[in-house]
Amino acid sequence: MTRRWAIAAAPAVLAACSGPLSTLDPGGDVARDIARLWWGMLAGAVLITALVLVLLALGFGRPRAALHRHWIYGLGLWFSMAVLVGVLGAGLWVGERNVPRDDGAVRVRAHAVQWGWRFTHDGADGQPVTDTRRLHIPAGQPVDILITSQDVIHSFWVPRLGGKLDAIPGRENRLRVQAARAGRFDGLCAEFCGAGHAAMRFEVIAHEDWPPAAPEPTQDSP
Ligand SMILES: [Cu+2]
Repeated sequence: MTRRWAIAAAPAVLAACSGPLSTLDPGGDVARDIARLWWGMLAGAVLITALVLVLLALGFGRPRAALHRHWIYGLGLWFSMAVLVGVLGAGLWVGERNVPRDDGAVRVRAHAVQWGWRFTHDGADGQPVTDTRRLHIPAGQPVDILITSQDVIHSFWVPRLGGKLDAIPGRENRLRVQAARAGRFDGLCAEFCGAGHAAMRFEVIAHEDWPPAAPEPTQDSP
């Protein structure tokens, strides 16, 4: 009966991992690294929690065994430390791997303001092209987003393409994202910035051909 319930619940549980704003449904290499790190952290947390529960059960059931040194040092200390060091190492590796570098990656600008965005990329003629609702990026290659703000602190986030980074007035932060293939992705402001915060949603359009010949006009946005 338990097995039947588990099988019946599986689609619902797995479906929760997908969606336009899910970090667990990556649309490119950077987001995939972050998703794997998340699963690794979840596995580590589950292992440590299980260990604590086992030690708790031993402590209540057989006090002598729970007090034995090899349980306390071997599992209680070294096991937990190994898991935490592993997760920390993986976090550093993922962060270092996806940090923006001066490697010729395409750069586009994201300018936040209460309450909206202004995105700028270089057009086919080399002139800057600005769009207030859509961020245009090339598909299949890393892209660095140069993020800043005009007024208060906002935060740029496209969960399916990469990490999250604050937009700070007077400062230009750089975030690397990547879309594996052409398509449309959802983004949002991830830092509460006032009454219109919830409306600071935007689209990311990943293009096969870059620069895009004719970006769609802003007024077509939903
Ligand atoms: Cu906001």
